[in-house]
Amino acid sequence: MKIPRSHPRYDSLVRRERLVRAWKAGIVVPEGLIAHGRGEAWDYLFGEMTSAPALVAERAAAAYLLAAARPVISVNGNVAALASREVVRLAKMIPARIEVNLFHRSEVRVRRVVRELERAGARNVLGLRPNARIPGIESKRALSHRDGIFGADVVLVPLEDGDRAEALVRMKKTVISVDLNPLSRTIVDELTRAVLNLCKFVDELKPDETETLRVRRVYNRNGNLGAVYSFLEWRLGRLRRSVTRGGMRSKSASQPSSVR
Ligand code: PTJ
Repeated sequence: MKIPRSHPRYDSLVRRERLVRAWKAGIVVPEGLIAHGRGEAWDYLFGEMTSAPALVAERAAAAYLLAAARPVISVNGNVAALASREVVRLAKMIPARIEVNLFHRSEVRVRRVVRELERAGARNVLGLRPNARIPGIESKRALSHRDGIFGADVVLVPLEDGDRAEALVRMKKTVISVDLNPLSRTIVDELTRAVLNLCKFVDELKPDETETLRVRRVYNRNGNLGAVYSFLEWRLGRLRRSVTRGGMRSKSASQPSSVR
């Protein structure tokens, strides 16, 4: 489907198209489309834009990735569909390894996701021949590489399920995840926006070790999450006022793009 650029929710519709195309190509599972819908609902409330606290968390994440000895980016079906090019760019900038790690794992799909990343310019993507298991995980998500997630000190896990994040934290790794669900205690932002911001901050911080160290020192995850909730409260208040002023007929008043 051709989406007109003038559409107020152009970016969101493009993301849907990418996911549907990737589902048809066997890269994304049907469950991935459902998961995206949950993310979209949150993004709608956030105004489909990166909040100031998310930017702070992304800058801190860039600092952690730059300071890592063995940084790894974990990629699943949705991430490959939405942000292969951006992930590859980020991996090259840090530099970090990329490992395909799927919840609904099949060898065929791992191969497809690896190929998608290679098409976007990645080399030596891990995931096809795992040689370790993350302790405490029953699902196939436990399968990992010693040179990749298993041996990493900092892991970026966009669209994370909580179980694996906890297991990785138990292994004493720094885990950075991105999820629009504010209950997830992560960087609360849309994945494609977050990866682009990470690229920007890595570029900015890379030449400045002192600032990178300072950013890591001052970052306070709980304080940041508190700020995310304050932002959401402000957004909801604003949406409520615009809906009650215009009445329920004024649908556009509740469109996030109209209050950007
Ligand atoms: O490719 P696989 O087999 O590894 O499976 C991928 C999915 C996404 C199906 C799997 O990881 C899964 O079931 O994920 P969950 O537990 O449903 O969590 C997905 C989370 O991602 C939800 O909390 C959504 O809010 C969030 N989400 C979805 N799309 C986006 C998002 N967050 C940020 N940006 C998005 N584009």
